[in-house]
Amino acid sequence: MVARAPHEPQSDVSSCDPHAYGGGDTVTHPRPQPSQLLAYLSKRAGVVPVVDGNLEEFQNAPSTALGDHSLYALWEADALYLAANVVDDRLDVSIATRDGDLWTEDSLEVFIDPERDRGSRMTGGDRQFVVNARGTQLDTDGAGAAWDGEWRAAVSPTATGYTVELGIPWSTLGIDPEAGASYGFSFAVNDKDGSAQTQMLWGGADSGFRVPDNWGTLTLSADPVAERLAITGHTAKDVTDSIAFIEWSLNDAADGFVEYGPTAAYGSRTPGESGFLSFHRQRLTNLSPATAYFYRINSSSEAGASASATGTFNTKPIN
Ligand SMILES: [Ca+2]
Ligand SMILES: [Ca+2]
Ligand SMILES: [Ca+2]
Repeated sequence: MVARAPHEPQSDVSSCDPHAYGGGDTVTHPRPQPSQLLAYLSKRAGVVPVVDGNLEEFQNAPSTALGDHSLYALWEADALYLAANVVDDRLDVSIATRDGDLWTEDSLEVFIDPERDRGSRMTGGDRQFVVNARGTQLDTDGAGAAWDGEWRAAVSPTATGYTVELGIPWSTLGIDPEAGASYGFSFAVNDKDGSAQTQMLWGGADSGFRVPDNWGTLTLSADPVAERLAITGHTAKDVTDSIAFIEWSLNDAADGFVEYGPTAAYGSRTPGESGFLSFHRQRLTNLSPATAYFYRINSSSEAGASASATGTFNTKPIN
């Protein structure tokens, strides 16, 4: 007997439906769950996201949670970019063949209903994209896995599980994107740990992964993602036997302070500034003469916080 996946529609399932086979023994549907996700324009970040499993581009992107997992979204004219940080303490994954039964392993699933016409089962334009923790891809439409879209996926292992990054061209979805538009959307995380399988679906629906009626929405925002705050240069200036000035520049207005001391543990810090500036010059006082000092700059703005690498300078001997 073939076990039916617990997230499969209970009727009217075509035999080529990739979720018709293989079953998990645990289904988790946490409530309440958010069911709306914004996608910011990626443009202001200056670069289109690189689909490499490194989620740096998504640092300031809108996100939504599914248990311990997080999903991030950005968009631009050509494609939708999604990224997930999946928490999984045991990676159990082996399938390397496209359109294999990836939902039986550690994997991420994304569902999109371009027309947002919902329904009790996937039809025509509805799409499912699955990536397992080794980067193998599965894609389906309402008829099953025979449909192959043009999309990219990359996976990287992390200390707590793995990251997934997806680039899905709008042309693959049949969507002409515009700010303010919303589409049916959901995602799921499958966790295999030995013989145990857990499946979590965003939106908290009680049944039916491939049921657009249960999905939430993805809305394209006109807002650009905030640029990551970057310290673009720093240096020690005007160093004497007892004082030094630390200067640094930023790509945006931010506050800032300097940690410093005779060891890499620093030990002292400047009081910081109340204003938001893109250039800073702060004075370090009561330094010892002829001593090597370590310093690190800390700045923060609405886009987040950044710290510099450790810098060094030597105070002068007393004349
Ligand atoms: Ca990336
Ligand atoms: Ca396919
Ligand atoms: Ca696992």
